[in-house]
Amino acid sequence: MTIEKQAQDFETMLDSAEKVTIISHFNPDGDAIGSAVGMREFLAAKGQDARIIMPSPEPAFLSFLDPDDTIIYFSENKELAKSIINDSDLIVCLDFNKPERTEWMSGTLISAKAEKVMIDHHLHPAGDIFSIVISDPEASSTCELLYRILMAFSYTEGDPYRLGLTVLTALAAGLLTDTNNFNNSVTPYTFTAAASMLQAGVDFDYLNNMLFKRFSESRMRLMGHLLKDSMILYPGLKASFMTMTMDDRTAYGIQDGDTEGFVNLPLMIHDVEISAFFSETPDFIKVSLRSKGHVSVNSLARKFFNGGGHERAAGGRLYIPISDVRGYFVESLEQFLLENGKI
Ligand SMILES: [Mn+2]
Repeated sequence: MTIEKQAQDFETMLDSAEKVTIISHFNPDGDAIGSAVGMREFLAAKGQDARIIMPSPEPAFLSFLDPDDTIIYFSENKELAKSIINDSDLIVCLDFNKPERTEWMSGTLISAKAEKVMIDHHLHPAGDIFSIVISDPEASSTCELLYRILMAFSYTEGDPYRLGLTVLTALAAGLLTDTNNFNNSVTPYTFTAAASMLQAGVDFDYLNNMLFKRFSESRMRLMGHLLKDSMILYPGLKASFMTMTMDDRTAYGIQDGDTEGFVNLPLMIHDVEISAFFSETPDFIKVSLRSKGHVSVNSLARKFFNGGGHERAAGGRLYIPISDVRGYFVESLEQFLLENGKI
């Protein structure tokens, strides 16, 4: 079934729903917040109320997308969040491919009596609890996919002006963050969508400043420190390895979200095709993997790092001491490249 046909089924479902809840994944990024706010504002413009519930708060630099501070965080307001989810008749799940990505919210989500719709661009959607799964791993972002879906609604009739500037701006923000400002995962449709958004009045200069040019001094200095003192290159594997310890966090006063994008930096080096960034947290090692060649970091993350994601951008977790991470990474990557005939 085409996405446009699925969009019509989704529109019918929305039209008959009275209590719509919109949710996204743990540690929401620009695509999660952008798609959730875009969905809510689309409904609001039609006179339909919807609530957004996130498992945990977004990093501060994304708060401008929810200026009235209306998103409810499960981590901070569990009882309210639970009662809203349980009371919903439709739950729209954005930017994640399985309930576990909502962490401590997944039990509530799975057992909720509401109909559930998944709209996502990650590989391997686990769709058993969903009435509709609109999945497109080719889409740059959930925001791009949601734009395509909304444009296929009979309400919109393919006219971006019908969506309004608030919706388009939220969707553009997610498209920009997931593509790292049109650097990765773009398709012709990404530019078609962006062109229509621009035409309809979205201020891309403003979004660029808000999303990419508001970092703290401490983040900049930590970046310098990690590149100088932590990054190790493995020319034989065409790989870069970098870690951030709890001591680094303390020394630089790092907040969650401050290290967003660090994993992309080593890919600017000639001959580095895989970049791995490991960040120590009190409970586990957070793994970020990126590729600019033909190595699927999604497969690598699934096999060795308890995670997954996209072919060129994936993440995961390790439950070993930070001092063991380097050895484990090199061994795993060597084995992976050998098995896949890359070395
Ligand atoms: Mn996304």
